[in-house]
Amino acid sequence: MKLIIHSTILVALTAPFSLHASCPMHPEAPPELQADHSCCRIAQEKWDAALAKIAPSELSLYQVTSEWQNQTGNKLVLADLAGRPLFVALAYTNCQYACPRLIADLKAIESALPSDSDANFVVISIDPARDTPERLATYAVEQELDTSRWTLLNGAPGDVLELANLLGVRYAKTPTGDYTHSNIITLLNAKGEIVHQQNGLGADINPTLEKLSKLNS
Ligand SMILES: [Cu+2]
Repeated sequence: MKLIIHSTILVALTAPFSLHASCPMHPEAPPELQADHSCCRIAQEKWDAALAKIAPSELSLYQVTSEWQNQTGNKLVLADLAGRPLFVALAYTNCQYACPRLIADLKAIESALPSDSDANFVVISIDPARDTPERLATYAVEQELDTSRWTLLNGAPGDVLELANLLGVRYAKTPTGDYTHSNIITLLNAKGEIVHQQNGLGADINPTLEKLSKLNS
C-alpha cells in the first residue's frame, strides 16, 4: 500500500521532467521498454530479489525501487547497498561553494572512523543531466575519494526528487543553472533506516560518530 501511494506521488512529481516519455518512472529507459512499462517490471523484479535478501523494515530507504547508475556506469537499486552503515548526501559536482564543503564533512567523518568500520559513503547527484557516470568518476578522482568505500549515483530526476523528499533534503535550480540545496548528511543503518542526520556545513561530527558507534555495539 505504501509503495502504491509512493508511485502515485512520484508520477505527479516526475511529470514536469518527462513530457516526452511514456513511463514517468523511468524516462531514461529505452522507448520500447517504456511503451508497455517493461521498465517498471524489470525494476520490480530487481527490487523483489533484493527484498528477499534483506527483508528491510517498513521505514527503510531500501524500499525505494528506483534504479541508479554508479560512477562506473553499473546499474543498481539502493537495496544493493544494504548490509552496512551508510552516510548519504545529495550534492552536485559543478557546485562551487556548498558541495565541496559537504564532501569535506563526509571525508572528515571517514577520517575519524574506527579502523574496523565497514561504513560506506554515497553521494547522489541533484544535477543528473550534467553529473553523468563519467563525470562522477572524474569527480571521485578530483576529490580523491576511495571508490571501494564511496559510491556516486546518477538517477532519473524524479527518482532524485523522491529520495530527497524521503531524506528531507530540499533543492531548487536557480536561473544560472546552479542549485540551492540543504546540506544534510544522513546516517542509515544496515537496513536502510535513518538513524541520524547532520544538518549544515562544518557541523560537529561527534554526535554522528556516536550514533554510528551505537549501531556497531
Ligand atoms: Cu552545492
